[in-house]
Amino acid sequence: MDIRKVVLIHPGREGRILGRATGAPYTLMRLASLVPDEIPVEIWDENLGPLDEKLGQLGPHDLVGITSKTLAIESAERFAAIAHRAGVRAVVVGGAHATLMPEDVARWADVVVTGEAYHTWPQIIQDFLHDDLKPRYHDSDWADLAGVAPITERVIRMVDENRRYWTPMMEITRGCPRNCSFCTAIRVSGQRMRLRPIDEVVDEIERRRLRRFFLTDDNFGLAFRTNPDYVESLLKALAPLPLHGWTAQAEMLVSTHPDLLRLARHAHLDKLFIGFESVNPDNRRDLGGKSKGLISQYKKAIKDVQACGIGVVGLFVFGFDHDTPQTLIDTWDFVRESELDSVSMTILTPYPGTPFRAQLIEEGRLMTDKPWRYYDTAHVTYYPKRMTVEELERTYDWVCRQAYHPLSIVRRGLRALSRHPIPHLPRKVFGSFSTDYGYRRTYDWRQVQGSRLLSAWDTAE
Ligand code: B12
Ligand code: SF4
Repeated sequence: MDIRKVVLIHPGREGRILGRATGAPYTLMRLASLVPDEIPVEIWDENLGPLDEKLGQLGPHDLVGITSKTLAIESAERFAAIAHRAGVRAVVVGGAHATLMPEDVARWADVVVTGEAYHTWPQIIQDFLHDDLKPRYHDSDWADLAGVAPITERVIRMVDENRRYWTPMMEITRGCPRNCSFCTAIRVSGQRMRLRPIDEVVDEIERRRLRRFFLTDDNFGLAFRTNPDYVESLLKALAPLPLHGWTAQAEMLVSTHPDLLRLARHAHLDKLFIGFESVNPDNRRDLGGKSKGLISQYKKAIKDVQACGIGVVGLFVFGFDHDTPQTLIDTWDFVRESELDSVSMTILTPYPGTPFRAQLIEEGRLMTDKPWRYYDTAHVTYYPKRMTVEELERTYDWVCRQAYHPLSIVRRGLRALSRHPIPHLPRKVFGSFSTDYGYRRTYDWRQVQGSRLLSAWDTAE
């Protein structure tokens, strides 16, 4: 079959802030780069504007790909329906939700893609051209990241991320050997940590003219222990680049590598997002071995990382089986006393494919009537063990109101800013406040637009 164009869709939710969308659609940039040069390709991001009208103009010679997080899967389904009405015959859906719940997506998508798709996506394009599309494609091996889907010049020009987005994304490692009971990332990216060649990382940063980025790696900090030589060479290669700052996810043990942390500071690393997850030691079995719910250890880790000039964003999850409302109050006490630069507070969410979800189903504690759009980590979607749903919701609202009060944000932002030498301050302002501001927006979304939008959805059903 002739192909007119490939359209890759990112269902949105946050929209724009001051004219720009928040995170650039990195997943789709990598996939668009695998489309052969002679085939036109476009990336449509709903965060930049509504897509319904454009979708209505597609036809049978267009190949449509949609990426799917669980919370956005209903938007993806709606887009697929509009595209089908317009005559599209090939709506391909991949990503976390499609990988974890292919049968859920197969109800309405023409093609469901599970796994990383570095091998299958090029095959799908060829099969479309030969009128031979299959309903399922599964990428079974974890690709060696060398030479995989380098971002092409046409994609860089098309996305224009430095002008249209606040935060470009970047991938350096993939996979995490831990096994947290609630984590979907390892079910999508595997438990073997894979590393991109350093020259490819540098080349991509230079060609995309990145000044700041958020690392998509699930546990970059663990590489400090497992692959110290790689990390050292990487950081030395990043140091001379004209970066304004970058951020990465890590676990606590990163704090035991001061030499690498100091190198990271020279390499422009601003902040590490550290998954402390819980201040309740009784939950440690669920935390995959990376943290044990011990406040004294957390305090030391924060101090040791900050001593190397790097900020710490503390990530906390509420609603584990040993949690009570007091756990949330204790968490706020800890956050207040700690010197954290930013803080993320989320509600445990039983994503498909996780042992946590399986346990809830077995115990009859999953709310089976909750639509996927509530899986945003700010809503309760199961029955907690040691508190009621209302208690969890009410205490969560309380703790978020404390943590994301403008004064709390300003206090933490100024603390983060003070970590930098005076000449660097202008380019550090954005990063010092943006993380907390982003989390506040997620929480606000639950409170204001969220409840309005969710109830609009509910009425529409
Ligand atoms: C970067 C990231 C973000 C960025 C998003 C930036 C952006 N613009 O997309 C930020 C920080 C904003 C973010 C936010 C959230 N995220 Co997030 N995020 C990630 C992370 C760490 C990396 C994703 C990534 O870019 N990887 C690199 C790219 C190249 O790979 P990829 O996305 O996996 O895509 C590959 C395949 O999945 C497949 N594929 C994907 N889409 C498609 C589409 C087609 C057509 C095809 C063929 C193939 C295909 O091919 C790709 C290439 O290999 C993943 C963890 C992970 N390892 O997957 C979590 C992850 C996707 N996020 C998750 C969650 C829960 C969230 C939040 C709800 C968390 C929160 N409390 O705020 C929010 C939701 C925000 C929103 N409105 O969508 C979950 C999703 C779980 C689920 N079942 O949906 C994940 C899996 C992490 C986890 N907790 O386990 N996230
Ligand atoms: S450490 Fe993070 S990425 Fe690794 S299994 Fe746990 S939650 Fe998932």
